[in-house]
Amino acid sequence: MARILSGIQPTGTTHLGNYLGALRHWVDQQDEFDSFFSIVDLHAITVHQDPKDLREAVTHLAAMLFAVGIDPQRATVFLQSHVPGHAQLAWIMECTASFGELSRMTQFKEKSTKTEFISAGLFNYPALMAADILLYQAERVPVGDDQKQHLELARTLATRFNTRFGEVFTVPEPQIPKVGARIMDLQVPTQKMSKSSSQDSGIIYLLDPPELIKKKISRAVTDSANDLRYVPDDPLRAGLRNLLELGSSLLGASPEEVASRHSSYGALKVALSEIVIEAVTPIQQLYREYTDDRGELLRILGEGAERANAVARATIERAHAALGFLT
Ligand code: ATP
Ligand code: LTN
Repeated sequence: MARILSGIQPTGTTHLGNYLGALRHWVDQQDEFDSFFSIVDLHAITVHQDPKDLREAVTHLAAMLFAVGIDPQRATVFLQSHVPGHAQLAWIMECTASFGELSRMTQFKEKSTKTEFISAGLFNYPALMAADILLYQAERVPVGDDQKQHLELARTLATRFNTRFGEVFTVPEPQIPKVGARIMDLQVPTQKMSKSSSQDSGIIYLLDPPELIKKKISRAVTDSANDLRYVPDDPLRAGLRNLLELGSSLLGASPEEVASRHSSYGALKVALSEIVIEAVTPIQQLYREYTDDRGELLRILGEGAERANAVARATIERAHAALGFLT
């Protein structure tokens, strides 16, 4: 079975962008691939995290991954900090990447303007992400569109290492969904919906109650044209485009078809609220069951870490030997 790996940061609360851009696809693929899914807590501390909030966010995310349908029997789910190989290989990747390459990463450029203390870890973030992937020899990496540049760097680093030191790493392929790869903020539809930078009114959290979902969607920014058509290239119509793409992603119909089913922006918003609520309600029920039993969550994560460690250790040994470290 081919292997896939992906990661998600335990920062804030999981939202519809995470679900449609990534998590839903992880669930769909767990039978087809040998799947590794990591809660990337090492990535989270590239910006300051209150330890209590981090603990909460990790528990939330673990329960959420199982609630959306990831099955720990079929997929390996683990915390990045439970597998020492991530930090070990990250250093090697930092020595494989150039300062120029890391300086060109758009996520670094954006995030470094938003924080006063720019940690060296924030700069090195993509090298750790490359390590996450290469450690498991993953062939595919299912992510949202925002991670394309990081994936490209991971491919470059794998190839560079292999060329310099011999074939150690599988060069990974990004897997980016055709629809739903970039869900935008409901209030600022030119920006992606993001747990660390959007205002609450611009995000639909998977745990939002139905009334709040209705309110957020009914207040979503559109335009004054009242012309219900899918116009992907007009930034002035980015709000409508986002709503149509949300509907398209949830219904499996094209955005044009979603547009043709409704006669006004208002009607579209009402229908959209209903399908979002229908999608999140079962997730919310399962989420409550998982959070009620934290001991079980920890047990499952411990098993995941054991499986992940076995694969990671083998790669670290090969990489160390190739580099000339005495083994
Ligand atoms: P942050 O804002 O803190 O960077 P995030 O909300 O972007 O967080 P991540 O943990 O970085 O979430 O991402 C988890 C997965 O969700 C990634 O595969 C990412 O590509 C995807 N993703 C995040 N935001 C969106 C979005 N708005 N639309 C589609 N996919 C998204
Ligand atoms: N950088 C990613 C999260 C992430 C990841 C990974 C995704 C960390 N390591 C490895 C795929 C593979 C993000 O911000 N969404």
